[in-house]
Amino acid sequence: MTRAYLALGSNLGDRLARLQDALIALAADAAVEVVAVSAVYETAPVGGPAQGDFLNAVVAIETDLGPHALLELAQHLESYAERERGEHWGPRTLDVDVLLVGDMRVDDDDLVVPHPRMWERAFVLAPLADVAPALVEVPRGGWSGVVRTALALRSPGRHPTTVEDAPGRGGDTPRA
Ligand code: GSY
Repeated sequence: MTRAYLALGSNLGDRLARLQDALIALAADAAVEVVAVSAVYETAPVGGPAQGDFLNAVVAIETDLGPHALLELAQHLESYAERERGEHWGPRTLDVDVLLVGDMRVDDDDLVVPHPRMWERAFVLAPLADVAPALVEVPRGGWSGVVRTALALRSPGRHPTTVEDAPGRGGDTPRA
């Protein structure tokens, strides 16, 4: 089994419901074990046209699926959310990005893993720091354009909703 990280984002319609639906679908997938879910962050849009703020979260999973199978799963989740691929970098009901798949590297026409822009995106790094603190150095001044919300995704199953909820944080905290 490999630890992988998926980034979820929504800035159209019922944003929290779209993230929640994606989490439920992931947890129901027999090929995936959801290990941890970050807090939900409200984030200023990066790139693209003027558009509304996003809700973003990161999910840590254990899986035997490879990077391309995870991309297929991500695209399936997006179509389930009725995402229409409209304006490039425009508003979307759900965006699911494959961030990391163990230490695997992929660089082809369909997929680049690790995600090529993840290390420069606060809207990815803030939630990633929740579920993989060893991977992310949190800036002293916090994350610009990123606000941790009181919203939370409900975790179907036994795993902790956020790393803070995990028993013995610091001991049982999920690691990359
Ligand atoms: O790449 C994911 C979609 N996306 C986002 C996002 O999820 N959050 C924020 N804040 N800005 C974004 N720009 C794009 S494109």
